[in-house]
Amino acid sequence: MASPTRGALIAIEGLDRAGKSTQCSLLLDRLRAENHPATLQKFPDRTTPIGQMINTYLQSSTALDDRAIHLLFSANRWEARDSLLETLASGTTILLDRYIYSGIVFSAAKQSHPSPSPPHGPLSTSWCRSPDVGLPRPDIVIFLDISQDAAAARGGYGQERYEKAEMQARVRALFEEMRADERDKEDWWVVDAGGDVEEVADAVWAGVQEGIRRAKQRPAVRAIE
Ligand code: DGP
Repeated sequence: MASPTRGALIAIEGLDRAGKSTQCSLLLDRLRAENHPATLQKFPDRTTPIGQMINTYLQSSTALDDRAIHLLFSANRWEARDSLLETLASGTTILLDRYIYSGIVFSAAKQSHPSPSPPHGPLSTSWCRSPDVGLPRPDIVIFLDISQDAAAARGGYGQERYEKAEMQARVRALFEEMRADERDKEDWWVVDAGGDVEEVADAVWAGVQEGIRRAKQRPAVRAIE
């Protein structure tokens, strides 16, 4: 029997308050309504033991070395790798609510106090990317673009560690840098997320269709370089 066409791997990225989770759940409904097998995987996945450590960190102000927590976020993606690949091979499309790109920019955006011993200063994007090299590479990365002011107007940021305007401004700049990275520049699909939910959903849907089309042309899932 011929093996089924693999599912598409679709990452949804954006600033906090851009509407990622709303759009992911609308998309899941829409794909299923069209009889396209689909599932949602959120990162960080706070349900695993590693995810619970991340959750505790995000909800507290306790100090933890920036590199150590970064490696935990990456480990949280690695522990999902086999199941992601199996799900794709079975023909199911996966929507990722955040992925390595959030991983890189949120860690690189931190401006922690210099540690007493080298290396000092903020983490570089190349250092942040390295533990994720080899993870499954999305067929498309849909970026929900929203201005800082529009994000703040959506009720302000929450209480978690990174939800501060200053940090979000650095995150925004680093996402722009990331979208220009030659290694995966072709994967980005930018959507203006400032409009109403339905308008944004239609623009995101076009990106998903493109991701599914690209996945059909690539029998094998690529790896992050
Ligand atoms: P969320 O559950 O989507 O609200 O994400 C929790 C927060 O964690 C959010 O502010 C973004 C941040 N984040 C997501 N992935 C990573 C990562 O790999 N590294 C770091 N440092 N932060 C991340």
